[in-house]
Amino acid sequence: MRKASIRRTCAALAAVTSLALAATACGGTTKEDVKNESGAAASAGKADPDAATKKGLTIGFLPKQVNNPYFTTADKGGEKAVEELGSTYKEVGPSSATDTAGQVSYVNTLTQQQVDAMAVSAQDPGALCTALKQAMRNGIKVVTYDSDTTPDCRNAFVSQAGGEDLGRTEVQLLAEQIDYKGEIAILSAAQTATNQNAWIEFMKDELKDPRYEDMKLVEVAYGNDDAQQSFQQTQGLLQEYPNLKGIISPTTVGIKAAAQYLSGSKYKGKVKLTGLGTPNDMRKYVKNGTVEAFELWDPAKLGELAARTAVALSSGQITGKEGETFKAGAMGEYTIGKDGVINLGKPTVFNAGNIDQFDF
Ligand code: RAM
Repeated sequence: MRKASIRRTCAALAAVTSLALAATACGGTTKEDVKNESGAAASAGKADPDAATKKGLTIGFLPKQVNNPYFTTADKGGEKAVEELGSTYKEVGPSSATDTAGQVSYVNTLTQQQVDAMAVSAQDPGALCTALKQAMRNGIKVVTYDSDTTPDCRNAFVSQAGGEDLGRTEVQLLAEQIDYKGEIAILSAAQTATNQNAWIEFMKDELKDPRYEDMKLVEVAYGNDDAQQSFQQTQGLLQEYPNLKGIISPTTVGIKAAAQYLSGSKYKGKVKLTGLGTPNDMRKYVKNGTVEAFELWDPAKLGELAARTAVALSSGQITGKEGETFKAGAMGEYTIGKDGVINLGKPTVFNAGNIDQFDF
């Protein structure tokens, strides 16, 4: 029975991955806990909040993009927590935010290496699903952080802040700066990015409120979390819409590139810019009058919570079901919400008055 089940798992792995990977993952050493036929069932069972925290685990982090300072900070937070908990941390990931095939192969690599859990920021909500379900069938716990997949493809999602809060507050921040009047544009990351797309939907919904009737969203542009592309997209927006009054860029790479463009142009201080950025990237543009206010959460805390969630899942303290609670060290106690979502907390708004208190 168990053997047949493992064979089917291996056949499925061979079908979706390279034969070499299937052969390695299925050759001989199979994880003790390969029992279930479906990824969802892999997370079934009862949580034991008093179970001891397991040590000696291997936790893999797979960001949307390595070499993106945002993920460097987030994953460092994850690494610190994993090590504090007595386990081993590793990071793999693509260097481009639009390399979904690359992300899939990194999931397969982590599965092949038989990590105990992986924390993944998804470039695309669906593209990783087959590979992640395969990982869960192999007893690996899957946490998404920063950018989710669909809920059936992971055990839990560690969200940076409520998506609704983020989308609506970015529109409010810009509206205050342009006096609720004029054309605006959005400069996003990749067209498939789950997190940015969710926030943009809430921005559009917020704009339906009558208080924004004199504001018009003219375009959503995509800079793919690439500095050069984001810079060029900003330039293109300003050429195409000479009356543009403001830009919202809900990506740390996009907002920095847009600020860089605006600060060296005649639009500096005239075309307003807000969105999600890191204080260290944005400090000089706040000080030179290009940017008034923007927001973000602490990426290191997001990574830390993702790591602690991964270890709590691997230790059986939680399974990812709504209502379960767990202790995340000094961060306090967290409760799992609907669809396995765990919310980090509220974002911080940065401006000239407080930016120097932050260093990330
Ligand atoms: C970029 C990435 C990331 C997003 C931040 C705000 O670094 O797109 O997914 O959360 O911006």
